This record gives sequence, structure tokens and C-alpha cells, in this order.
Amino acid sequence: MKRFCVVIIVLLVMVWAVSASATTTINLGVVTKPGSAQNIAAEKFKELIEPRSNGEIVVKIHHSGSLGNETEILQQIQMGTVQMGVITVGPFDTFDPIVRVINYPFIFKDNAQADEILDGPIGKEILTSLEDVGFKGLAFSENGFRNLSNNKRPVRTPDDVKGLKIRVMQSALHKAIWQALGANPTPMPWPIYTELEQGVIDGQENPLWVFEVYKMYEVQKYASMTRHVYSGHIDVASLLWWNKLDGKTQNMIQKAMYEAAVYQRKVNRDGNARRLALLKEKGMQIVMHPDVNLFRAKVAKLKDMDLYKDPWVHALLLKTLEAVK
Ligand code: EAX
Repeated sequence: MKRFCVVIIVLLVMVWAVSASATTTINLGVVTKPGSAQNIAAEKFKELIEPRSNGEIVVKIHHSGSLGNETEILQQIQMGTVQMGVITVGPFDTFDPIVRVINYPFIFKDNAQADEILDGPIGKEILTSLEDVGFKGLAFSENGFRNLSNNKRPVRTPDDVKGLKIRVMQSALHKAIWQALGANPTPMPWPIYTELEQGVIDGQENPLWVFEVYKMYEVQKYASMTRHVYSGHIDVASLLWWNKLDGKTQNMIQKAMYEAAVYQRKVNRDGNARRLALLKEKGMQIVMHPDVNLFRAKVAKLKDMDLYKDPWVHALLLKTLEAVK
């Protein structure tokens, strides 16, 4: 009897060990709530990879800031306590200044150009650079082109921006952009509904899906289609964790994340006309064609500022500006 029990226990331990080693759980963090651009990329990734891995990979999406804000999620990914994240480019700024190249104001004229650069060698160089700070960069999904909203007045030129209290992401570059435009920018992590509602800030800037999903139309009267920054997400994994995976698993993750990103970019873009109509219906006053050339002129000096002084960052910025000509 005693021997029988030992055999059973040994068997149970073996079963546990095999099943434990066979399942990889990916904890994936996003700051936003379901329906958001980040969540759509994360959910598509989960949907693609779980069946392909025959149940060996399980993706747990931690959303709505349950792991903290985007900077905090990135810190946990760096440490390896969280395996993956879909994170807006802005907050990567504090970790690796190279990302400022692709958040340079007005750098991409349209979606096709953003895709061409981000899916090409320049995007690859940025993803690879992130390895120096503990991230395995997998792909770029997107927030989209950012537009300004505020509660004070319609904005057509930089003069209209003067003195507006604008919330920006936790990024030195984004703060500098709005300083150059004459606003009074305040870096704050997402979400910001309460601050807008209470009037702590006058405005914010984000792509159209944010206006819809986070009901900006309830707390913001005016919007201007400034499209001042193309706002990507970087879909990242923890390098510490990544390096422990076998090559087959790495390829499977890489491929599924890229496909999820391509899918999400399309869905996001397809929704913009509908969102614009919704915002008008909700009573927002929309300036469709602000004088973008005046905005562009105000921020042109940014490329000579300290933000881009690292020789490698500066060189990649010039190369990218050349490539988009
Ligand atoms: O989706 O913090 C921000 O403004 C970001 O755009 C955030 O991802 C909201």
C-alpha cells in the first residue's frame, strides 16, 4: 500500500511537471479599457496565438490600468514580472530616446507612409534598439494620428493654442511640442476624464477612437483635426523572459503579434469616418482644416533641441525625414 501511494505521488508530480512546463502564460498589460486600440491588438494576438500553440500558450490580458499606467507597465516588463504589453510610443521616451524619431511632429503624411517606415528598416532599427533597455520590440500597432480638443475655443492656428492647459503623455517630447506651440502642457498618465471634467486642464490630444471610447465629447467642446503626431503603439515583450523561450515559440509569438498589429491598424482606420460623424452628432464643434503649416513651422526647431542631441537619435531622425520626403 505504501509503495502504491509513492507511485501515485510520483505520477502526480510528473503530470504536474509536464503540464506546468507545457503551458506558457503570457500576462499582457494595456492601460486602456476594452474597445480601445491597444485592447483590439491584444485581443487579436490572444485569438491568433492560443489555437496555433495547441493550448501551450495562454494569454491573460490585464486591462484598464490594472497593472498601473503605461510607464509602470513598462517597468514591470523590463523586470520580467509582466511578459508583454501593447504600449503607446509616447511613454517609451523615458526609456529610450530613439522613439522620439517616430513621434516627431508631422513626420508622416498619411497611414501608408507610417506603415512603410515602421514596417521597414527604420522601424526595425527602433525595435532592435529597445533591447538595450530590456524590451523585445515585436511590432507596431497604432493609436493613430493625434488631434487636439479643448474647452475654451475653436483652434485654427497656433495663436488659438496660446495659454491652453493641455494634458500631454508622460514624454519630454510631447511636452516640448506643446510648449513650442505656445500651450501650457501638463504631463499626466492616462486616463484623464476626471481632470477634464473638473477643469484642471482645458484640453487634451488623442486619436479619434479615444474621443469615442473615452467619451471626450461629454467633457470637451472643440476639436481640431491637427494630426500633429502619428501615435504608434509598440507591442513589446520582456527581453528577460523572451530569451528563455525556444526559437519555435519566439517565432510563433513574433508572427502572431505582427498579424494582430496589421489587423488592428486597419480596423482603427476604418472607424474614423464613423467616429467623426458621431462626435458631430454629440455636439462637438470640429475644425476640419486647421492651418497645419503654421503648426509645422512652430515645431520645426524641435529637431535641433536637446531631445534629439544623442548622435544616433539625431542621425536616425535626419534619415527618416529624408525617407518621407
Ligand atoms: O489611449 O495617454 C494617451 O494619451 C495615450 O494615447 C493613451 O494610449 C490613450
